[in-house]
Amino acid sequence: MSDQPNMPDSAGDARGHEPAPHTLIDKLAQETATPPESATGGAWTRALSSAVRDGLAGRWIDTERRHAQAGVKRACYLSLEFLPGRILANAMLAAGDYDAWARACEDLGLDIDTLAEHEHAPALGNGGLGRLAACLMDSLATHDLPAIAYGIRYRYGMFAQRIRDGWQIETPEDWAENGCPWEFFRPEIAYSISFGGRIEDHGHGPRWIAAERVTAIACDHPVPGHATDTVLTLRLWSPRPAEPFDLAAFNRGEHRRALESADRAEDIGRILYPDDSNDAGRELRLRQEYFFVSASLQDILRRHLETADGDLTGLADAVAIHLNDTHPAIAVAELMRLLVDEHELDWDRAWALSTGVFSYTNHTLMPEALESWPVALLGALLPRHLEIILEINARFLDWVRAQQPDDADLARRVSLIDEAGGRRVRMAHLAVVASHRVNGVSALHGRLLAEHVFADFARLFPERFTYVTNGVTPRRWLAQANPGLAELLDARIGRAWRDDLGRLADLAPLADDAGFRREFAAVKRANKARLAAHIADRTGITVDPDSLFDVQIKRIHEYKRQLLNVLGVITRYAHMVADPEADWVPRTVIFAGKAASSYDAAKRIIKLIHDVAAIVNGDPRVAGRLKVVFIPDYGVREAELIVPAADLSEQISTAGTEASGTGNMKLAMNGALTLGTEDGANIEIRERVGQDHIFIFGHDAGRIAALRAGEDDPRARVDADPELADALHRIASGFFSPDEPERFAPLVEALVAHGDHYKLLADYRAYLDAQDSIDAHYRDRPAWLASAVINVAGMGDFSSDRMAAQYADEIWRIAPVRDGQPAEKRTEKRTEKRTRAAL
Ligand code: 26Q
Repeated sequence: MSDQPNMPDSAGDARGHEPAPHTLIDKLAQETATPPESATGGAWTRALSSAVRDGLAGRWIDTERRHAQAGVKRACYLSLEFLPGRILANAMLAAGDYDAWARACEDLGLDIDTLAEHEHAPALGNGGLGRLAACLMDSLATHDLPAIAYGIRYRYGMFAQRIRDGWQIETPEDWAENGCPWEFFRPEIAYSISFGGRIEDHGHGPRWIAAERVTAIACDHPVPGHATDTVLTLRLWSPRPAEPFDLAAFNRGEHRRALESADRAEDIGRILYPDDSNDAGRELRLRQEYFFVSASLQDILRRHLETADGDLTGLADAVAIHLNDTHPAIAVAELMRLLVDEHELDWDRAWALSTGVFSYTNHTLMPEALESWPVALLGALLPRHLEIILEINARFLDWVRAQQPDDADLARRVSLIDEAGGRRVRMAHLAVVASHRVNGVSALHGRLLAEHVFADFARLFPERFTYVTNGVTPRRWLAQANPGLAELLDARIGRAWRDDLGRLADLAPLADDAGFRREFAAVKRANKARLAAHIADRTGITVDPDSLFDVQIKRIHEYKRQLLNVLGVITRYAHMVADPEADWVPRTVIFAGKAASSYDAAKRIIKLIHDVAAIVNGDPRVAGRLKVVFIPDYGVREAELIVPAADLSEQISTAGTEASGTGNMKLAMNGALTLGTEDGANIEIRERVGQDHIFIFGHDAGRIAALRAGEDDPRARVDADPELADALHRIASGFFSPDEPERFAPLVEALVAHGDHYKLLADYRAYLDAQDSIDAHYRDRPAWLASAVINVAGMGDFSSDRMAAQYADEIWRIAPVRDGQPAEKRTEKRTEKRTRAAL
């Protein structure tokens, strides 16, 4: 029996997968051909995974059948990134049989948590965008919303980060090295994907004569909903060469050449690109994008045609296709190609269907991060798609000129082709023109998209622009990552918060309850001790679990301003050395994050963190009251350890650069107070937790824009602030890098000599002042703990359940399916209805 109320009883089913020692022993034999007496931990993990997976299979098949029979509209989420994290524990928690499996393991003398540690998580994403896709899928499954996600099965995902001598070293992450028990290759679901060649037209319409073909094979991962029978599918495409190798060439003795085209095909699924890929990788990136988009659309159309008797007219009522950023935007041209060239629809009908199905989420405000492809490259790789894009553009620009005859420059600005400095296809414009909804990921981001990045489009199509603030799944980020806090919540407010996070509000009155605060503090203390042990293990650095854990964990990027944090650390260090006897609040400043491999400044920041740590941590005058640590190889797993242990969450991006952030939500939900700028979702977090329980500092997005427009003088700021001058001088002069004094000169020059694009110097003093207020607040233990509780209580709105419901209602128009019938449309409890009107 399940221990947990409201959970389906998947234990003891007739399929023989019940959580019992004999099931594990049977599985061990079947999966690993090992007897229990000689099995290693890894073998037991495979046995357990396989048993849990078997328990999912029936529900997975039933879900697909239910959705097909109900004939309901389904959302198809196209994303080049997914970061599901470890799957085993989540799958057991979802089925409600975690405790039963734990007992079965215990009976065999095994610890279930140790077994779970053996699992390699699929690291198929860079950061927030990929993790958001995973949180969204968890929520869609949990709330029985009919959806499927599509992506690429990268052989090597996000690189593993090693630190050598303070520098980041990237090594391939072989996540499926020992086989992944959660994936099911389905060779019968395969599509042919074409590249290159030419277009011929002999009077019957254009024909694409491709030069190269690759096969896409489906590889499915289950996404189990929590406390429901729904199991959704994450379908990742794996490339296979059309021919394994060129046998004739091989027989001629040309062994390498015989494998060339197979290698080219396999390259498509080899690695995940980091967000600033170099030129050599760009063509391959476009091949990846087209490969997965074409396979996904062929799959979507096949399924639709099967259920709709070959009739495409109802497509937009049957599927919603979502573009997770512009990475899949070539889908617009591919769908038009499939509809017009392959299914012989006329252009206008095909276009109406396309705008009916597509919607697009943007995840970045930075112009340099908006994808565009050289016309020549796109034309060489996808000649028919280029023709289609040019046709879409011609029709669109005719319409634009008719709409706004007085704005002669408008067509140039909104064109799908950027004609300046080498012609390029603007993928974001393609996505906007074809989508009936374009959304940002926070209120601020939605507004900035409509007012700046896509201002012309927002005037042409005001009804398209909206926003859905991001959210995170409370199942992974509270229940799984922080079992201590979850238990405390269960005891005080009941278990319902797991799928109705608004219930956290019931916690607010307990902020004033000294007994509750003590229990809350004990949970946090235990989480900090657990993290301290992990830090000692990974870095050799000893940290004090009673110090304030100040964390900044995210990709390393100049806009996220890890360097501002470092400047603050250096100034604090200088103060401590000048006045060692003062009553300093002990602090542990924790960094974690990966730098894109070709991003020199970001890698230098990692090295600087290590060099500063070496000096500060070793200075006897500091006496352990300030420690700096960099936890290597940040990913979902590390986050699950760090987030529950944090006291302070640094969200200090330059205002107007971070689209939303989701780490800010995970941390606040686990009782960390935010130190943040008026950026992304920080603003909405402040609205929910209240001014007094968050530390917001610095210039807002409007002021930053004004500073950038010319009224900022970085040198004058340095001259006016001796502490800032001192911190910069120490970095630039080699105080932290005596072996190579010039090492960090480029970082300082970017600030002082090259305009300080991310305005660190402009926000430095406000940042230090905010840090001082934090020290003062932390000294008042009851007040700090009350703030932490109020943070947890205020996070109800930041569940990905709310986000999923908004996508379902406002963008995709899909409804939940339970027991074969579409359920009544859920009336979501929303504190605030966010609609286009709010923009
Ligand atoms: C672009 C061109 C070529 C190659 C790669 C890319 C590329 C890859 C990944 C561009 C961007 C990304 C990732 C972006 C990302 O993770 N954005 C984050 O999305 C989160 C979810 O919405 C937000 O919370 C973060 O604010 C945003 O930075």
